[in-house]
Amino acid sequence: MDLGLNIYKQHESVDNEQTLGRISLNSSDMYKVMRLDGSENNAIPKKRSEQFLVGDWVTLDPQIDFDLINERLPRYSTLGRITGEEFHAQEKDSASNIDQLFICFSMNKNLKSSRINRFLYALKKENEYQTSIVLTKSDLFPESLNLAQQIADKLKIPVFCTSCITGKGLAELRSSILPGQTVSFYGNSGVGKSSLINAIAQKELMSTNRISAKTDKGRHTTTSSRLIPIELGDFVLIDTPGIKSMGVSGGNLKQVFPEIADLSEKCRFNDCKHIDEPDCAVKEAVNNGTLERKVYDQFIALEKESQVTKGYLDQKLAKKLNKKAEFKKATINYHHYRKPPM
Ligand SMILES: Nc1nc2c(ncn2[C@@H]2O[C@H](COP(=O)(O)OP(=O)(O)OP(=O)(O)O)[C@@H](O)[C@H]2O)c(=O)[nH]1
Ligand SMILES: [Mg+2]
Ligand SMILES: [Zn+2]
Repeated sequence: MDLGLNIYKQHESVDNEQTLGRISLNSSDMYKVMRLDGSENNAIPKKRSEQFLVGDWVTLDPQIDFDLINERLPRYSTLGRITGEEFHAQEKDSASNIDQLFICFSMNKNLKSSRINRFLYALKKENEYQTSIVLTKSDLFPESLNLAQQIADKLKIPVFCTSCITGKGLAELRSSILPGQTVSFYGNSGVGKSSLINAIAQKELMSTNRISAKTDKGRHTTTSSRLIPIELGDFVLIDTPGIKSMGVSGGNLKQVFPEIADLSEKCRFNDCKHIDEPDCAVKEAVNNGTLERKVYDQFIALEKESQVTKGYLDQKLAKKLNKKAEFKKATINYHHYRKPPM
C-alpha cells in the first residue's frame, strides 16, 4: 500500500521514494516511522529539537537500531487547535497530511448543536481537508436522531450516525473514505474514536476503556496519535487522544453561521462586528425576527472569545519575535476585546 503517498504527490513533489517514511507514532519524544513496505521502526530526529506530527512525510537514513529522520517534507494540511482559553491559550497540532476529518460526538442527553458549532468554528483550516460529523453510540440515545437530521440540514456537511454495538452507520462511514486517503478521528475522550477505528479495521488495534460512571467522561485512554494503515480498502486512519479543551481564535463563519455570513455583506462597514455599529444588517435581522437571537448570541460569544484568545496569541508571538510595535498593537487589541459587552 502507498500509505497515502499518491495523494501526497498531488500536493507536493517527492524526489527519492526509497528514503521516504511517514511518522506513525509520536509519544513523549519517541517517534516511530513507517516505510512504504509496511515496516515500522523507532526513529530519532537528526536535529534533536525538531518536532514532528503523526502523518508527516520524512526522509530517512537507516542506522543499526533505528532510523535517523533527516528532513520533513512540507505539510499540505495540519489538524490543529487552540487548547485552553485566554492566557492559557496554546496552539496544539495533532496530525498532518490528512484528507478527511471525522469529528466525533457521542449521542447523549448533553449533545447540543451549540457544542458542535463550537468545534466547527474552532477548526479554522476550512479548505485543507473535508470535515464530517460522526455521532457515536446511537444505540444509547436514539432520540438524538432528530438532532442529527437538523445538524445535517443546517451545516450541509456529511453527518454519520453510528453505533459500534449494532453496527449502524459503519458501512456508510467506511465507504466515504476513498482509496489512498488519510483520515483522522477527533473529539473528546470517551466518545468512541478508538472503538470506531477498531470497527473499521475489524481488529482490536487500539485500546478502549469504559467512561467514568462518576463524571460521565472518558479516561484519556489513547495518549498519543497513531497512524494505522488499512490494507483492505487502501486507506490510512489516524487515531488521536481525547480533546480536553477547545479554544477558539477566529472562526469558520461561512460554514457554522451561513446566515450571518450572508447578512454581513449588507452591513455598512466591511469590518462590522455586528455589536453596536450603525446600519448593521445582522442586528437588524435580529430585531425584526429573521435571525434567531439564540444564534446571534452564540456567534457574538464565540467572536468575543476568539478576539481575546487571538489577541493573547499575537501578543505572545510578537514578544517571542521581540517586535515592540506589534506587541503594543496586540496588547491594545487584547484589552479592547476584554472589555465586557456593552
Ligand atoms: N454503547 C456504546 N458504547 C460504545 C460505542 N462505541 C464506544 N463505546 C464505549 O465507549 C467507551 C469509550 O470508547 P473509546 O473508543 O475508548 O473512546 P475514545 O474516544 O477513543 O477515548 P479516548 O481514547 O480516551 O480519547 C468504551 O467503553 C466503549 O466500549 C457504541 O457505539 N455504543
Ligand atoms: Mg481512544
Ligand atoms: Zn454588522
